Amino acid sequence: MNINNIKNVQMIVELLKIHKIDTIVINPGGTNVQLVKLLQNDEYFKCYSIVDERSAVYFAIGIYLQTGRPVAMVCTSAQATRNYIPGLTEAYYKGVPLLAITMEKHPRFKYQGYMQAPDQTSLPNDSVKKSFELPFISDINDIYHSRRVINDAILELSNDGLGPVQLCVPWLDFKIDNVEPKNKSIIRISIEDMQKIDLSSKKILIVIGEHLPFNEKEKNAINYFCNNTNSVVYVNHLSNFSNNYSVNGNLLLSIITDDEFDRLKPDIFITIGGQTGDYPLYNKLSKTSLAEVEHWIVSVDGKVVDTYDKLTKVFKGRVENFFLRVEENNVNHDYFELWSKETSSLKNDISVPFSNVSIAQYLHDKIPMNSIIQFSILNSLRIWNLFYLNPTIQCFSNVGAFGIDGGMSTLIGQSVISNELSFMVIGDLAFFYDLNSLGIRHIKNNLRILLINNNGGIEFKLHGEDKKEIDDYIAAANHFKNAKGWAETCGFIYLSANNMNEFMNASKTFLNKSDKPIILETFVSDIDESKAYQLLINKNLKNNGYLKKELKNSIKKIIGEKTINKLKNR
Ligand SMILES: Cc1ncc(C[n+]2csc(CCOP(=O)(O)OP(=O)(O)O)c2C)c(N)n1
Repeated sequence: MNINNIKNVQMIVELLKIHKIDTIVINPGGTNVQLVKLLQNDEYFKCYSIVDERSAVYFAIGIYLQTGRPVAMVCTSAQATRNYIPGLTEAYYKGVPLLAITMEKHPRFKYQGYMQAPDQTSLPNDSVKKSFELPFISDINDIYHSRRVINDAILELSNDGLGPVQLCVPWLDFKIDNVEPKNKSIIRISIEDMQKIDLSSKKILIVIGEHLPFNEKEKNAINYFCNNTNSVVYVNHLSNFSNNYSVNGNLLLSIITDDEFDRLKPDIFITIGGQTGDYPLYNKLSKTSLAEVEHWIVSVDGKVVDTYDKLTKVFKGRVENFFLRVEENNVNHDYFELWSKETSSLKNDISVPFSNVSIAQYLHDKIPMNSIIQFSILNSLRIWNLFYLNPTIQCFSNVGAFGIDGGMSTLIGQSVISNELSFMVIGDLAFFYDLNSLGIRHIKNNLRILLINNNGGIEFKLHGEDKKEIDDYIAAANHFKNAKGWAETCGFIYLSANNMNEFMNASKTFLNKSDKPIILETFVSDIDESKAYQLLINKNLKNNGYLKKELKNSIKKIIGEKTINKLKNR
C-alpha cells in the first residue's frame, strides 16, 4: 500500500468530477502539492491561484454568487486552514456551498510539537456545516471509508440547505522506515521529587527550541549542567542561547548522512523550549536507527509530546530546577569537542549568486548588537540559520503554527516596544500576505524590512523541481511586482537592489539610524536562490568528504564489504 496517501488524493479528484464540481481556488503550499498537481493538469477543472487564504474564500464566494454552483478550495496545512475561517463564516451565514479541502499531517502528529501541524479539524461551529476527516489509507478498509466520507462531504454542501463544508486530508510528506518499533514506556517525573542523578557516563544533547532570552538563573543552571556532564547544547537562532558548550549545528545536520550522524548521536537528548523550526535536526533525531536513544523533555506543563518518537521521560517543572539536579562530576567534554570540530570545518563563505544566501553572507556580521530579527517562514529562517549572529541579537520566527501570515505584524509589535533596530527578513508571499501591517500608525523609525522578492514560494522549487508546473499554483509566482508604491504610501523609505553591489550600497542606509522606517527590497531570481542553496550544501559535502564517504557506503551496500576487501588486497 502506498505510504504517502496518494490514493486518497486521487479519489477526491475523481469524485469532484463525478459530482460536477469543476471550479477550484488553490492556495500555495507544500502538503497539498500532489492534489494541486492532479487538479491543475486536468482540463476538466478551472483553477484560480490566490496567495492569501482569507481572500481565497471570499473570492470563491464571489464565484458562487455569479455561477450559483459549488466551488472547492484547496489549501496546505500549517496556518493556512485558520485563514479560511473569516470567509467560511460569511459563507456559513450566507448559505454558500464551498468545499474547503484542507490538508493535515498524519493524525499521529497532532499536538506532538511537529512542525507545521496545528490541529486542522477544530474550525468554529459557525464556519462550516460539518467537518469531515479522511483516514490515512493503510488497507482496503480505509479505501471504503474514504470513498464514503468524500461523498458524504460533497453531499453535505446541499443537505438541509446550502453551506460550506470542510474535508480534511491527511498527508505524510517524508519517508518513514517500515520497521515496527519496540514497546517502550514514557514516565512523568516531578522535578521537585527528583534526587540528584549521575549522568557522567552519558553523552547528552540539550536541544533548545524557540525561547525568549534566558534569565540569569536559567543560564547558570544550564552552565552548571554542562560543566558536570559530557554534553552539547544544540541551538539555532530561535533558541536565543549560547554558552561554552553550545553549537549551531544547522549546516552540519543539513549535509551529513544518517550514517555520519551515528558518530554524533547522543545517549540522551533533552529538549526544552518551544518548537525548533529546524528540519535538519528533526530529520536526524527522528530516525528509527536511533531507536536506543532516549528523549527527555523538561517542561512546566509536563505534557507528553513525543516529537521524535523517542520520548521516555517527561520532567515536570522549571528548567532552572532540572539542570541543577545532577551530581558534581569531573567529566571529560569529548562529546562537545566532537561536535565543535565537525562544525568548525564547515564553510559558508563560498561564492554564490545574488540570493538570500549571498545577502546573509554579507549581512550576518553587520547587524548591530542588541537588534531584534524576525525570520519569515520558511526560506529566510532556513538560510539565516546557516550563519552566525552575535549572541546579543534576539531572534524570532512564527514557528508555533508556521504561518506566512503574520511575521511582519509580530516584528512590528516588538519594534514599537524596543528602541533597538528591528529587522524582518521576509519572502514576497509572506510580505504581501501581511501588507496591512505596513499601515500600523504606531510604526517607529527603528523598523527595517528586508524583502527577498524571489517571485513566489522558493520552498517548492529549491531542489530543481519543474519550474513551470510549480510556479502556477504551488509557488504562486507572478502575483506581485514590487513593494515600492505600498512602501512609500505607508511612509517608509524604499530602497531596492538587483545585484550584490546595489545591495551593499543600500545596506549602508539600511543598517543605520534613520528618521523613517525602511524597506529594502531585493529582486532575486528563483533559479539563483536554489543554485545558491545547493552550492552551499554541495560545497560543504565535498569539502568534508561526506560525499566520498556516502559514495563508499553505497558501493559497499551494492557489492558487499568482502568484495571491497578483496579488491583492496589485490
Ligand atoms: C498562512 C499560510 N499559508 C500557507 C503556508 C504554506 N507556505 C509555507 S512557506 C510558503 C512560501 C513562502 O513564500 P515567500 O514568503 O515568498 O518566502 P520564500 O520562502 O520564497 O523566501 C507557503 C505558501 C503557510 N505556512 N502559512
